[in-house]
Amino acid sequence: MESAQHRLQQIANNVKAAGDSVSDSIGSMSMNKKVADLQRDTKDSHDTKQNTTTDYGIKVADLDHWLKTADDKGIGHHALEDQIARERIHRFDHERIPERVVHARGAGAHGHFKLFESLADVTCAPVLNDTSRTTPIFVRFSTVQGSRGSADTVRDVRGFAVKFYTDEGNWDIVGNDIPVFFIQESIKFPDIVHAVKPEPDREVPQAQSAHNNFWDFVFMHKEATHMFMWAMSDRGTPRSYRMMQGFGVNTYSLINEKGERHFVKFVWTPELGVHSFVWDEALKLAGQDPDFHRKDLYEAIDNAAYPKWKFGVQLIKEEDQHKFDFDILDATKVWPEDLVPIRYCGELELNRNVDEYFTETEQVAFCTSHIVPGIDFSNDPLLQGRNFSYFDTQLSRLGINWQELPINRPVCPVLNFNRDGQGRHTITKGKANYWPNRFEANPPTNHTKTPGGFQSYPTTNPAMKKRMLSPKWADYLTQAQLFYNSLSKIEKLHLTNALCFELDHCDEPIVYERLVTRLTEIDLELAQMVAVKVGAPSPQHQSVKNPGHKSKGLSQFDFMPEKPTIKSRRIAILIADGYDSVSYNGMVAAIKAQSALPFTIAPKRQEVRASDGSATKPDHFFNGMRSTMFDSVFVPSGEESVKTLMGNGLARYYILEAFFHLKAIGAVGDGVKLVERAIREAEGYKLASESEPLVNWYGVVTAAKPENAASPKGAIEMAKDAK
Ligand code: HDE
Repeated sequence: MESAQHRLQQIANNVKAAGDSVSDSIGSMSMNKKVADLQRDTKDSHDTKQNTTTDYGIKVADLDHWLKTADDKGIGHHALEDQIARERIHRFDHERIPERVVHARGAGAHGHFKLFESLADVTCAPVLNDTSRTTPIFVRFSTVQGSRGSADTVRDVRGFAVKFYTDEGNWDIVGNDIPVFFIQESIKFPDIVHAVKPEPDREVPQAQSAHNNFWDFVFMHKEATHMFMWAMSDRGTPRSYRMMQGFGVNTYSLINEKGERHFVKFVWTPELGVHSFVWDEALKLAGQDPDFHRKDLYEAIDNAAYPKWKFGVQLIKEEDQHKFDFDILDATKVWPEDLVPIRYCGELELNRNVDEYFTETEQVAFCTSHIVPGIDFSNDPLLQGRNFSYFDTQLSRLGINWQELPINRPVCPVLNFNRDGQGRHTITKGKANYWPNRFEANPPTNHTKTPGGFQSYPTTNPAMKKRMLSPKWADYLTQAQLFYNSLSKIEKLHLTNALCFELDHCDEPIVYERLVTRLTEIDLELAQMVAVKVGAPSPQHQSVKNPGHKSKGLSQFDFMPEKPTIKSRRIAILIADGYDSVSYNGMVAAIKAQSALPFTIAPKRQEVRASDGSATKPDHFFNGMRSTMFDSVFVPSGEESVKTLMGNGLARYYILEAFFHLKAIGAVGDGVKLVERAIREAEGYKLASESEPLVNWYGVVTAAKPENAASPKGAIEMAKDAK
């Protein structure tokens, strides 16, 4: 017992140390320039001293009754006169704005960007060359297809849009978690979006690509092949927004002091590694907790487990533009890392949740055309089209003065002769509202000969006016093959299963049969496996040669964190009355010390008593939060507790489901028996040998003595196998 107490004291010390570092980081969580700027418009709506008022400021006496000409029972005609009631109803009637035509469902957070290596050799943009700067950031993650009320964990591409509030103006990288896109030309965007969205006759399915129209379009547009392989891979079902990469996708330019240009692609790589759900989890979560990703982001930031990404650039000198087998302006192609390495130079940290969803996450408006001096566009045809579309779409969502909304306004001075329009906020003083003017007011920099004005990089214009792309753009398969070849065995299997699921939802044979023929152009075995499952004729030949090339940076396994970590992971601890408080408390403390999140799950949410008489109030009961919501499950010791759990089908299923989802499972003392029983009894699950010791089971960590597991090291061991 003495040694157990000593160990608990150690753990308590660790927890305190972890707590101190958390408060340090909260302390340093900068009230950054943008967050400070937002305070101008932020009000506390929980002020108990301030009476409620109308929008025009008069105090309201009664919020329960509409003014009436009533009889003595209070029933009678409503008076139209009641300006207070009418204002409330008017305001309510107009609360909704159009949702985004794509990427309607999202979650956002504030943070900052810091450079650790200057890119002064390639850009004169201070945000990328001044390592002393901290730039405020707002990020919005999203799904693409579903409407605003759809689920987070659906199979889909994820948006990763970043707004940098730089001292030179706002810079937006409006990216995705997949580095390529379905189409090369923006003119096709309405078609791909119509095809993937719910079908027009019945408006189904919601938030899914598993339907005839999508796969029909994808077959008819061979250039979509590479992207659909990515979308069907595990990248389509991320575990968390915090565990996915982000890619600018389009090719931009960086311009340095000497006026030289490099083509550039932007990439974000998460500190926690790139992790995904298995499909069964994603499916279940879409029903069990449609807000899973949104809550996950909020929860991590709230617990000071701030998500971080490394920021990198891939650079190609202007004179090397045509040295590649693919066109570097083609957004259906990656720049393979083996050919163009990533130069990591900065870090993004998200450290502040929004105060209000609508005014921040919904009203934030990104534009690919928002760039700052030192950064420029390229002739990437998709980018050129996007540059028109984003500004335009904000007009129908937010109105012409959307850039004045608090979340969108820059932190540097904004002054110009743009005027009026609906919802204008700024009051601009002065006589002249045009340039040139007799006061020389508000001049452009070329007039004052001051530096810092945006200069477009001068290029010679290709002469011919024609609707065309060069033949180099017509190789649609090489990189689709490269991607598939580079995946690990398990990733290939997941991709195959995803295709089977999707095509099984297509009921027109022409759709799934033709798609299988497309797969024969990538990998015959893949095509054959899919054909069997979806009921298409089995193909016999690889129709286009696959030379077997691979590249690094395509498989998720290339992004495992350098040091395994359980930071911010959710760990379920299963108990019932009679649990052992030493192994329970020890593990709770150990988990917290590693900045992970323990959740106590029991047959009831009322207080549960330990064998020594102490007690705890569980966070949830079994059905309230299923195993799908956790990264790992732990069962402490306790004879009575384990006996109860053994007899509880939900408890056994909890463990079994976690096991089948390849989650780390830990148990100590009596708890080991429960894990063993739950897994061994699984019908149809064959272990190599029925008597194989538990310790050899994938992801299962046990200790016969409760004390052995109750240490921070034990907690890491438990979860390092977690996906
Ligand atoms: Fe978008 N896209 N997109 N897109 N996109 C929009 O803009 C568009 C494309 C992306 O969190 C819309 O503000 C066209 C590629 C993200 O607010 C719209 C084309 C990539 C977001 C629009 C593309 C993206 C959007 C809808 C083809 C990855 C959400 C609402 C030329 C690099 C941003 C809005 C947020 C949103 C148009 C292709 C990513 C309609 C025309 C490629 C992350 O303007």
